Amino acid sequence: MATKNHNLSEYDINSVPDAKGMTFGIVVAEWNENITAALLEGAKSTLIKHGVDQDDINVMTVPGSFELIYGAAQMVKTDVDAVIAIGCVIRGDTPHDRYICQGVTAGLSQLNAQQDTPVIYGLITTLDMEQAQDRAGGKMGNKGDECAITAIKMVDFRRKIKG
Ligand code: DLZ
Repeated sequence: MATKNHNLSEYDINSVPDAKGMTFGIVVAEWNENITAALLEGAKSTLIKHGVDQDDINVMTVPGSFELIYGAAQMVKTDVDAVIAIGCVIRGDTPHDRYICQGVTAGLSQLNAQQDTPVIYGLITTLDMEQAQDRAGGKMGNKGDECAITAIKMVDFRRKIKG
């Protein structure tokens, strides 16, 4: 999460394992496409920067963030080392957005705990479009960058724990 003192795109490069040979699935929601496209670009470019081959990144879109649960559940069944789920839910006039956020968070959490492939939470939940832009390459960095680094570290974690 971006906080006052933490930019989503800043990390210790020396703490990131070499990602050459790792494979990733990215599921992206079409809702708020201006934001999710920027998050996707951040995630892809950061994976590639750390050695991932472009051909080893499988990107699939789903209509909205709620469909990230199904999309990620299908993606983990494919031959990828980790899955990144990317979406953006912006507060509306009704509580609808809160139900979506709760559903996606619970669904992805459950998926993460119940099977072997790490699933990375790339959902940004904001009060307005400006806050979303701030976290999609704006003044708070790019959540996609953070997801890519987390995904690489979790693949490394799994490889180490498997021995
Ligand atoms: C319906 C809806 C609303 C109101 N807002 C968002 C949003 O801010 N971000 C998002 O990714 N999706 C939204 N959706 C669509 C739902 O995620 C979902 O696609 C539909 O409810 C159909 O299942």
